[in-house]
Order: sequence, then C-alpha cells, then structure tokens
Amino acid sequence: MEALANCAVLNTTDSLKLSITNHLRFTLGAYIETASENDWYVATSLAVRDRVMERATQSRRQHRAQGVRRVHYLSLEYLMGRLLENNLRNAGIYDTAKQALSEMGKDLDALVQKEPDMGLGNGGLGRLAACFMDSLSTMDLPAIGYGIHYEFGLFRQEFVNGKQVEHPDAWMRDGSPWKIARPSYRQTVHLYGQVIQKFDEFGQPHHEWMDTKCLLGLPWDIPIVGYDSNTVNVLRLWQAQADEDFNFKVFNEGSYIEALREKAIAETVSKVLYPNDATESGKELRLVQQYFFVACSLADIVRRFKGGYTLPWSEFPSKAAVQLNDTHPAVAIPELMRILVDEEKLEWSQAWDICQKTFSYTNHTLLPEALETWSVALFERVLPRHLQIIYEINRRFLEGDVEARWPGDGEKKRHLSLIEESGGKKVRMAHLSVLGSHATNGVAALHTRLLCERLFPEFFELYPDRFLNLTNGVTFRRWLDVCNPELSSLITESIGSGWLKDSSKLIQLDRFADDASFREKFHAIKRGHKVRLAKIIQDSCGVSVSPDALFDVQIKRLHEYKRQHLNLLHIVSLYRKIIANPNLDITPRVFIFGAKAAPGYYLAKNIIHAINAVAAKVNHDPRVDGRLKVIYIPNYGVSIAERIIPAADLSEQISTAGKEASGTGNMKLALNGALTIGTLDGANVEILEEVGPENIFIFGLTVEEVTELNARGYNPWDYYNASEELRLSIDWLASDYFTGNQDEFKPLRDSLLSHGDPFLVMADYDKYAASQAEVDKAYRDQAHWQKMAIHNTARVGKFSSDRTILEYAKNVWKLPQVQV
Ligand code: GFP
Repeated sequence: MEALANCAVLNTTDSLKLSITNHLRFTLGAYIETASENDWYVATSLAVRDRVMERATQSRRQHRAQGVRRVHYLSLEYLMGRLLENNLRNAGIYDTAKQALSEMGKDLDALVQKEPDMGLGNGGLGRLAACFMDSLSTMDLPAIGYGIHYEFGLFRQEFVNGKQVEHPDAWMRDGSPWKIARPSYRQTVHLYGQVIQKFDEFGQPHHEWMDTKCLLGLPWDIPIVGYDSNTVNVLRLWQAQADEDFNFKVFNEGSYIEALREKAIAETVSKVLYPNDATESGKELRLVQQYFFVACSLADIVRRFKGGYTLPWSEFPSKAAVQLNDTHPAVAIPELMRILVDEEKLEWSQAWDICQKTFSYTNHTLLPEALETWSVALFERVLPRHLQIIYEINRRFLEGDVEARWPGDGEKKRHLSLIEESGGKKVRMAHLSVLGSHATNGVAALHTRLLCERLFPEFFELYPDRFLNLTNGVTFRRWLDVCNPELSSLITESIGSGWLKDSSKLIQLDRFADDASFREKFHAIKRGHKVRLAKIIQDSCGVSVSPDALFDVQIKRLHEYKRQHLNLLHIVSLYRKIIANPNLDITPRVFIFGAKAAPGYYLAKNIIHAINAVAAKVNHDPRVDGRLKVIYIPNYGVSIAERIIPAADLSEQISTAGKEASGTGNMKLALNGALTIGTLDGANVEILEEVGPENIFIFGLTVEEVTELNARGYNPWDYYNASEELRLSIDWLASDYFTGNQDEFKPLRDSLLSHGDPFLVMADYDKYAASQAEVDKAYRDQAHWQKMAIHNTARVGKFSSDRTILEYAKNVWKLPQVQV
C-alpha cells in the first residue's frame, strides 16, 4: 500500500514538473529558458525512468523473496523502437505528463519525436522479442531479456538514384536516458586458446581451457514497463570491453596507438548488428558475438542462482528457464554443459538433464539457407572446448537414441548428426537446439506442422512430445494504443478499456460493424491517419498522394520469398493498362513499400531499385493522372511503421506458401482495420480462420500445391508464355524504359525466368492479379469495406502477444504470474 501511495504522489503533475525541472538543471546542467528540445526529451525520459526504476527494484525484490522461477529470453535482436510514449502510456501517466509539460510550455507529442529508434534488430524476429518483453511485464511474469548492446543498430537506409545506400545507425550517439550501466555485474568471457586434459589426485580426467583471450561484458539495463501492472522487468544488454584499458608496457614505450589496439578490437564485438542474409564477411565476429552475449548471460543467471539460494544443481531448472530465440544463442547449450561439467564438476548425464530441462527453442524459419551452421574449423579455433562438448553430445545421441530407434542405419545418423559432413564439416545449430531443449516450437500452426513433417521429421519421431505450436502475437499497446490512440479511444468508448489487457474482449466490437454511425467514426479515424501519412510521404518522398485513394501497404524485410516483386509486377501491369486505355476505370491506389535489404543481398537491392524506378515513372506520368502512385518510404523501422499501419487499407502478405513462418505485420495491420490480401501461409491461415473468408482476400498456391508443382518440374517459362499480361509486364520492366539502361533489371528478370523463379512468382501471378481486381471492386463499396475493416479489428484478439506469452508460460516455462 505504501509503495502504491508513493507512486500516486510521484505521479502528479506537480511532482513530474519538479522532476523534469530538476533533471534539466542538475542532470543536464541546462537553463530551463534555453534548454533544447532534446534536453527536454531527455529530462522527461529521466523523470519517467525514476518512477519506473522504483517498480523495477520492487519487482526484482519480490521475485527474489518468493524464489520464483524466471524466464531468461536470449535474443541477438530486439527491435524496440522508441520508449518514451510507450512507457508513459503503459505506466498510465501519459495524460499527466502531457499536462505537466504543457504547463511548462512544451508539447509532449513533439518531444516524443526527438527519441531515436532503438533499432537493434532486422525484422520480425527482433520485433517479436520486443513485443514479448512488453507482454511479460504486462502479464506479471518474472523475466529478464538478454541481448547485445550494439553501438550501431540496423543501418540507416537512403536512396541514391533509386538504389539503397547504407549508413551507420548511431542511435546512441547522444546516449540514451533509458539505459543504466551495471558495472558491478560485469562478466569475463574467454575465447580462443586450447584445451588440455588433466588428471586429479584420484586419477580422474578433466578438461582445462587455457591460454584464452578475455573480454569483459558490461551490462546495461533497460526497464520494461508493463501496461496496467506494477511489474517492471529489465532488458539486459551486454557491451564488450577490453579486460585492461590498454597495455601499459606498450604505452610506456611510447606507442599509444598500438596500446589502444587491443581495446579497439575488444569493443568491435558489440559494435554492430549483423544484417540477415549477409555474405561470408564477419562470420567469425558474429560467432564471437553470439558466444559473448550467451556467456555473459549464463554467468549472470548462474551468479543469481548461486547467490540467491543454497540449492543443489538439480534445482537449477526450477529457478531458471532459458528461451533461445532462434538458433543464434544455441551455443548456450554447450556453454551450460561446460559450466556444469568442467567448473561445477557434475556428472555428464546429470548436467545434460539440467540442460534439457532449462532450455527451450523457438524456430523462426524453414528456409534452408537461413538455418545456421558454423564451420567446424572456425568453431574449433574460437571455442575449442565447446566443440569437444558438441562432439560428445553428438556421440551419445547417435550411439544412444538414434541407434536404438534405427539400429545400424548410417544414413539416419548422417541425417540427424549435429555435424554436417558434406562440403566441409559444419555444426548444425538447429539440431543442437532441438536436442539440448525440452521444447521446440514453431510460430504459427502451419509452420509448426511443416517443422515436424519436413524440417525435423526424425527428431519429431524420436521426441514427439517436445514439439509444440505457439502462434506469434503482437502487443496491442504499441500496435494500437500508442500508434493509433484515436482508434484505441473509440474502442474503449464502445466496449470499455479491458480489451487492452484481455484481448479476447475485442470481439465485443464486432456488432458495431452494422452501426452506421460507428462506421463513420471508424472511417474518419482511418482517414485522419491517411492525411497524416500523406504529409509524411510529401516530406520524405516529395510526392503528393490523395488520402481518398486506397492505401495498399507492403512493409517487411526485403526478401524474395516475401515477394515484393510480385506486387511490383502487378503495379507495372496496371500502369500498362492505364496507358493502353486512358479511360480505364480503376480505384485510385497508393502502393506503399517499406523495407531494407541486407547489404550483401544483391537481388533484393535490384528489386528495391526496380520499385523506385517504376515509382519515378508512374508518379510523374501525366497519362496516369494520379490514379496510381508508388511510394517507397526510406529507412523503414518501428517508428515509421507506427505511422503507416494505422493508415493502411490493404495489407500485402503475399509470400510463397510454406516460406513465411508466421508474419506479425499481418497481425498489426489487421488490428488497425486493414484488409489482408494474402496467400495461405504462416499466420495468414489463422487470420483467415478468425476474420472469416468474407473479410480477407486469399489467393495462390497452397503449400501442398507448391510441393506438387515443384515435384512435377516447375517451369516459369510456361507462365510467361501463357499470360500476355505477365509477359508484357516483365519485358517492359526489363527494357530501357524505366532507367535508360536495359540491363539494369536483368538480374530480376533472370531470377524469374532463366534462374527458375524459386519463389513461384510467375505461377501465382494471375491469381494475385485476379484477387487484386476483387480488392479494386470491393473498395468502391465503402460502407461494406468499413464493415469488413471493423470485423478485422474486432476479430483478431487472438493475435495479442499476451496470449502467446501466457501459452509459453503455461506450456513451456511453467511460470507463475506474480503480482508486484
Ligand atoms: C521471422 C519470420 C516471420 C516471423 C518472425 C517472428 O521474421 O515469419 O513472424 O520471424 O517469429 F520470417 P523476419 O525476420 O523474416 O521478419
């Protein structure tokens, strides 16, 4: 009660004003009269952080006092975006802060824009981790997120002559008011060196890892504020440091630069986030990054276990669950084995039992090229002891369970081994993850089925109980309450505020679809967002668009399997049709793209260039007369997504069936009343089930049809020859019309034709175009369109990350909810 009373006092307008003023004066040394907008943003954030830290301390204390099990979420990526507004709204002090600032002559909404995005991730995987952090606190679950404190997040994207150019993203240049250094929890990490077998006085052998290089990990904590909850968990990010600031001897001899070399090399480890799908470069550094953050995090978990309790090691899993977000942290499995066997001297079998009970693993992709492997040679150099442990895990597995199930079957052993033998030995991190965990989950029902049937069929046969589905979700706080407060208020006015914490209540909105006055309000909100986005487009792209046109949105990483080029071909075909028939009656549309391509992904960059080149023609061609606009918003990220999503009418989810594990953008867009045009892939399948076939546009080959077509022998030329529309669009795109150079988009054309069109763009094209024609027609009946949009918002309650996280807590982590 006392804590609550304190909070109430802290959260008045006057108290906030005092705090902000004090931070301006004493923390930042600024005069109120002359403080910059950035100073105000920092001072406000610090004032909020003070309030939040109190709750973080309480949460930690209570979790410790009750000795509850905690989940530790290990992820190489967290795509957090901005924190100030989200924290204010979740903490329930947004209005108070707005009032306090306004009394001091400041506009909170403007200050919020000063915050740089914390973009420590590539795409869906990193954003999912951020949504999970929000839900863990909101659902009162004891949790710690662990990751890397990258100095540079995902690159800043710019277009030069339509081509992507990458710049460093210095999100931390001015520091961040949200992070707090925790030097007393610094960890030391060993790398490289050699392993020596030694014997103790009883003649028992053990392994010593020697002559290693050392790195230090400095933790930074970021408080994660739950909505309508007192729980504040933390996200702990590790920064790499040299273990001595510089080498004194060299320094004394006068070679200052040389002395600092070591320091610079050590710091490289947490310098930069690696873009997905990049080429070979930096492989070693990436492995070092993975091990660095895993070793720091496990040491931190072990420190807490040993310091907090005097329990036997067998109780470790009852205190700590560790979730591996994809295989990136999978080296945690041999690392925990190393700690238990080499340092704590446990028997191998007991250590292995603890490991399996501790870890669980989420798979996010079926794409073979995205399944991580590490060359054995590299692994051996960087982590020699871990490689030995992996070999021993593998030996016991192949000689044990595999031999028992398939006696004498060498082929099965090759297939299941943790080591891939063909084409240079490699460690298979996905196999290691499945084997070292008690649970492996896919991220949507279809994906999990394919995981069991196609990716891990033998593992599934051996250990069927370890596999489960946990369909992804998104936090409705950031993806509705923060990004679309107008719609959030309308929903709350109509059905009360409970839906923000219990998303199943959203269905109560469904009946309002038949209420004309509600539809009008719903539509007015959408239009308001479209006007706001039109202004952003004008400012960032110099193109004017009408808010009355259909806003057709595809926002996600640029990847061939996500098929931005399918969308592009359809745009080119519409463009052709308009020119061929000047009176063509089509629904005016604005096609909006947002996506970054991995710097080394040549074809993805070619697609970006092609979209921009088509945009440049379409947007300025008087014959089009404004009926089509093509917009590529540069530097796609969380904050711009928060502007685009509320303004979208149509959500493009058009991946090749079987390739998109889940998708989460599809959920955010549907939640904000956009209709989906999509394939039966990932979570689209479940969105269809929820919203009903009459409120979604589904097209294209199913997973089974894709398999069958590939087995029959897919030939994209058949489709090229059969469809005049498709043929003319491709040929036009690959001509010199768009850039003056007829070779410019040859890579794109080749990928679709002579290189076999691996993602079946050609095969799905006609069905996609037909579905788009349906969309065109449907949008003309605005009353009906609004009804469908409302049904989408009302029926997607399932896709809240609260639901997902409660399923993890119940089915994987066995975690209690703890009221703080
Ligand atoms: C990946 C998968 C998506 C999935 C997310 C989160 O995201 O289908 O929704 O992980 O599980 F591909 P991207 O990094 O590709 O966006």
